Amino acid sequence: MTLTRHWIVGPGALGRLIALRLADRASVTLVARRPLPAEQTLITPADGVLTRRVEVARIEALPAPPDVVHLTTKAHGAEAAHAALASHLPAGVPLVLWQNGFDAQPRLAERHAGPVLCATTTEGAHVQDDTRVTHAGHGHTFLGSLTGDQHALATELATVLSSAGLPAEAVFDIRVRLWRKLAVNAAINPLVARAGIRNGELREAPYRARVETLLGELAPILAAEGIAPPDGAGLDGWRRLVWQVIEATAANRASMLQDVQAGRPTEHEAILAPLLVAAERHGLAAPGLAEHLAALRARAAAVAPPGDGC
Ligand code: KPL
Repeated sequence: MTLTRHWIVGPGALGRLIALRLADRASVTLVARRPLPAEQTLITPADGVLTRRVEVARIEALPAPPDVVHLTTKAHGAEAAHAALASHLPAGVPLVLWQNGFDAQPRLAERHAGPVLCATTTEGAHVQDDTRVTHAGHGHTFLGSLTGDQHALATELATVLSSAGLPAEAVFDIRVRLWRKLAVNAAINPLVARAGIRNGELREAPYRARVETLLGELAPILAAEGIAPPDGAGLDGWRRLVWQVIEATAANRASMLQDVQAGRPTEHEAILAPLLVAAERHGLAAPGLAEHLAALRARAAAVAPPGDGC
């Protein structure tokens, strides 16, 4: 298979980062629910400026089918976006799910009529406005299917992304990698989003102890799910990973804080709910995680009418 025509569904920061990086080597269509300027600019990590014209299509007027569809919506918008798109796609078109957390991925992997890859990335990007996205820092992307097959497809896509300046790698254990990112996000994002602080402030009282409490809840849930930290084992391994990320992203406003500050829905369901479902399945207590989920659900109910998840 040759992956030359890419649809990018969900033109937020990540979607437009991928579109602009791919634009010189592939045919790229940004699929959006509202009109978006075709001329898009990426501010690169070295403060360079990369301006390209990309095709922008509305979901009601799509061009000829692509070789691959990248779904880059937020987690809570993924299923609705897929449902709107599915009838326009011939069977067999590969789908790449770029969502955080571990919520819609297994359902979409079942539902999509073609191969499905999941991606997890540490690329950092944020939206400036409808024409500009900042690529804040280089990262790394892992690609693979939840069942461990589709390795040739994941390898081909990793080559395409890497040659476009987004280093990527095909892996057999994407489920583990998605859960690891979810664990890091669960230890950091609800706390900083609710407190309105940058990641580095978690090192100070009273937040340090709150991170430790969450780590104490997360470690047994992850162990029961068979998810090991990348380096070391058990609570110590998770502690090392989470404090490393806090150190490395000390100056950042986490994605969930940015969502709260912009009045957007947060990804609390995709990040916290899978942990609480797993905790219940294994008979484990997780009162700190549950309190964050309840508070973020209450906020969501207050800021958006029910059912307006995207
Ligand atoms: O991924 C992140 C996010 O902002 O969502 C972390 C790791 C928390 C860095 O800020």
